[in-house]
Amino acid sequence: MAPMAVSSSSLIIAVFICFSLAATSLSTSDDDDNDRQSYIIHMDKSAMPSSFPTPHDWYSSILSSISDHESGPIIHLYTYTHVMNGFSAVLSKAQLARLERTPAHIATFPESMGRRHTTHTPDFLGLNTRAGLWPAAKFGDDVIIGVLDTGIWPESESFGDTLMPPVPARWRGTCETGTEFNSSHCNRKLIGARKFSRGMEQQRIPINTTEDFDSPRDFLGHGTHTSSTAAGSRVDNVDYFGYAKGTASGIAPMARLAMYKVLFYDDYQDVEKSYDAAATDVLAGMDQAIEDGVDVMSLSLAFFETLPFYENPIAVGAFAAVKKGIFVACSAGNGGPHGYTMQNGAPWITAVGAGTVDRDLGALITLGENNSITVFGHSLYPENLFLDRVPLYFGRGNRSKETCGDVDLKEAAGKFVFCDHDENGEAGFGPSDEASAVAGVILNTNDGEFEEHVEDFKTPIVIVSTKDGDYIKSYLLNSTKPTVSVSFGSTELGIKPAPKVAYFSARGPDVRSPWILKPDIMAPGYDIIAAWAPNVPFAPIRGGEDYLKTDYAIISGTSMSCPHVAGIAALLKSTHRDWSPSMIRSAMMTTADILDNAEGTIIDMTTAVAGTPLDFGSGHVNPNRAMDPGLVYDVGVKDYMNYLCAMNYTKPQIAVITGESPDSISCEFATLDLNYPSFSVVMNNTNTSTVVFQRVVTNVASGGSVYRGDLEIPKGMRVVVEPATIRFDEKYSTAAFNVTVEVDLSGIGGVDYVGIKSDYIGNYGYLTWVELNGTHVVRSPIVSVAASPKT
Ligand SMILES: *[C@@H]1O[C@H](CO)[C@@H](O)[C@H](O)[C@H]1NC(C)=O
Ligand SMILES: *[C@@H]1O[C@H](CO)[C@@H](O)[C@H](O)[C@H]1NC(C)=O
Ligand SMILES: *[C@@H]1O[C@H](CO)[C@@H](O)[C@H](O)[C@H]1NC(C)=O
Ligand SMILES: *[C@@H]1O[C@H](CO)[C@@H](O)[C@H](O)[C@H]1NC(C)=O
Ligand SMILES: *[C@@H]1O[C@H](CO)[C@@H](O)[C@H](O)[C@H]1NC(C)=O
Ligand SMILES: *[C@@H]1O[C@H](CO)[C@@H](O)[C@H](O)[C@H]1NC(C)=O
Ligand SMILES: *[C@@H]1O[C@H](CO)[C@@H](O)[C@H](O)[C@H]1NC(C)=O
Ligand SMILES: *[C@@H]1O[C@H](CO)[C@@H](O)[C@H](O)[C@H]1NC(C)=O
Ligand SMILES: *[C@@H]1O[C@H](CO)[C@@H](O)[C@H](O)[C@H]1NC(C)=O
Ligand SMILES: CC(=O)N[C@H]1CO[C@H](CO)[C@@H](O)[C@@H]1O
Repeated sequence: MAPMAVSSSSLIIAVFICFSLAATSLSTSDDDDNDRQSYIIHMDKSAMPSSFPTPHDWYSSILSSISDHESGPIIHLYTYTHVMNGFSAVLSKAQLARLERTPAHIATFPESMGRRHTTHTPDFLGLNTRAGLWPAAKFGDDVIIGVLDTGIWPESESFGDTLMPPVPARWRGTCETGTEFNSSHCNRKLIGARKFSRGMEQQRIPINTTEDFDSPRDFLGHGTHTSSTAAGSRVDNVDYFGYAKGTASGIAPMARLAMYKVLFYDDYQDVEKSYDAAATDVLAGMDQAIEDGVDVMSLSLAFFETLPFYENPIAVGAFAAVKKGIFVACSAGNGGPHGYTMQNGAPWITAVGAGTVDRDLGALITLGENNSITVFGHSLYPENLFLDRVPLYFGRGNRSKETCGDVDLKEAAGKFVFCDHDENGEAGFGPSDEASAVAGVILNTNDGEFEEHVEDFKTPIVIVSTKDGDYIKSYLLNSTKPTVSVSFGSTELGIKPAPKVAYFSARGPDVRSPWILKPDIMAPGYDIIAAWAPNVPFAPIRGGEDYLKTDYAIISGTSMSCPHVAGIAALLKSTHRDWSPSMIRSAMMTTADILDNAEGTIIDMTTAVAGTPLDFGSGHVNPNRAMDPGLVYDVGVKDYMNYLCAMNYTKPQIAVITGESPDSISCEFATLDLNYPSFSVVMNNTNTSTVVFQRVVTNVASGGSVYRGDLEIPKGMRVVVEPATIRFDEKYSTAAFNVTVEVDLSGIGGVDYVGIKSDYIGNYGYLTWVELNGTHVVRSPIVSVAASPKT
């Protein structure tokens, strides 16, 4: 575990809202007889006639050659230079058919849509101003993080630039002018801000409604939160209505930020069909970020999980970024706790799951007049409220269980109500006004099963664990006149065990690509405080018509964990300029913690039992150890291509992802075995499988070293590592080894179900390279997993 030094004066700010962009392909025009729609067109750039000075001129010329009078004007949305070779445009079916007859045409994809997936965390991660990664990296000095999100609130103190040196000369980005935004909003911290909305505007979404700004300004708070989590400046005395008081700091407080706004407001009433982002815009934002010169990209959003990699704009854009040495962190998604819910699972992306931190926010409950016993419950009720000895109400007839929905609100008026969750683990009453006559609610929950969002309730509500709830119940049953005192706005630190896997965190494997274990890593993503857009009505409060606004908000999501890893990548990049994106990822993965702060395996919040690598990946990120991993597993662009070949993607499909010409692609070395720091054996309706993994590790520590391969292997798995000892003469020398994994589940009952809710069929263990004459420990999970969920 990282040292869990905890001091209340250095709370951290980091937010990742779990807005997973679940994209859906739009069917053509359901609203009128016009068959025009937005398309992404991939072209073979090697076929461009030399008479055209740029690809943009070539595409424009092709577009004018296919235009006609009947179909109306062609709208050329974007030309893409880095993320892919091609462009996006609004075309009719007839125009598209003509375009597809152009010999250089490779592929067409219709527009697809996505959704977005939320301080004390630097401390919890063991970042310290005097030793370790922070001072070594000069807090992220000279690294530029591009964030693709809902925009940014530039006036937030978290984007102050007092301590920042001049903007790096290599920066090519700019600050765009628009509604309530102009270049003077950028400074030495926020060095770029743009928005990409042409694709959204072709859908039903008008930008610059009363809800959104036609500019890089944040309409929601999400982008302000993720940006300040990754690289916000230090701000003292931050809190959220009394909760989580402390100093807010991004993970890389000296790194620069550039905002690429690609997420927009959608007021479409049908939640299932509403979305926040268009593929054409996300591609344009990533294209521009590469052009501008970012070093790290952070995307807390996703497209529909079943899109193949070649049709997924984030996977396509990230490939181009990684090719240029840019590290790309993405949220794993908030579709947990079931297995096979991973999003953003392409092997070149670093996919981040979410965990809790060692901090509880809520209310202190004291029972009875003189009862010295206090109980801490979870709450974010935005009022520094102290209720002194209020009558405590518990049900009418059945004194063993009373769901909140059964409470007689007339009888309970003015009292604090104690009630149980219902069978579905729900509160049983709405988050809104229904319970406004009561003084407050103590909700007895079934621990992890309870997924109600405490921040949605207008009534002062405290959620207690089953153990504490049972204690309160026994007090209630003993007393004739039970009373309770409740103090909101309380923060407790040093909570054990922590971290736990957050219930919503999406779980592996990735259904499109189960040969690579996903998620890669876990980072803080539960109850994270970070900067917010202060114009957004946010916190519900009793009696108020409106919601309270705030400069700093507490939210949860893999959206919040992703920018933590982006910030750590910035720190590592600052310390190791020569590391590739996959070396940075390897350093984080092989040094991650699999034990919590109580020295047990990290548990899953949903089940309260030990999680597995399919829940937390390689473990919880430990930045100080990642700085000095000893060995790294590097993966090159060609390796990813060989992987795509082995997935049986066609050459045009591989060309779409890699930006290569289809003719130049060779699948001679196709393999599903990437030089990855984890091992996944896919069981496809079999009890037995044997896989030989070939790996090469690079010594990134100074001088020579010797390592021994240690194995922790479960029943039903046999593993041989060859050679079992590897030697390095000097820094950057490499060593090859083979890992043979033989899985036979028949001896243990055919299938062994591991993981939450028995979704996973399989098993897991670890290979750890232990340095014999030094201190480095390089751990990799080995999992066997069913190719598809249990049916
Ligand atoms: C840009 O915005 C700032 C702050 O709102 C304002 O003071 C300034 O006049 C604006 N500049 C331009 C060129 O509009
Ligand atoms: C609580 O303590 C006060 C002062 O010690 C005492 O007067 C009172 O009777 C106690 N109440 C109960 C219910 O024990
Ligand atoms: C009271 O609730 C418990 C738990 O739901 C249930 O087992 C019991 O049968 C109920 N008793 C009555 C009298 O309704
Ligand atoms: C309630 O009474 C039972 C039985 O006397 C006792 O074991 C329990 O500790 C009491 N609970 C509280 C909260 O005082
Ligand atoms: C790819 O095709 C080959 C040959 O048909 C087949 O053996 C292999 O299982 C396929 N791979 C995947 C990942 O579907
Ligand atoms: C560890 O052993 C290797 C190989 O024998 C040697 O080159 C290296 O200097 C040793 N390192 C330390 C720290 O002793
Ligand atoms: C790993 O296995 C391959 C294929 O059998 C073999 O060619 C290679 O020499 C082995 N590598 C090591 C380090 O044993
Ligand atoms: C796997 O093993 C179990 C128990 O030995 C057996 O019942 C089952 O039929 C086997 N399944 C397959 C696909 O071989
Ligand atoms: C599993 O096997 C089925 C049937 O042969 C095949 O269609 C599917 O692609 C396989 N899945 C994987 C992940 O190899
Ligand atoms: C909410 C919003 O951004 N409204 C703007 C829409 O555009 C007009 C004209 O540019 C502005 O005046 C509004 O402020």
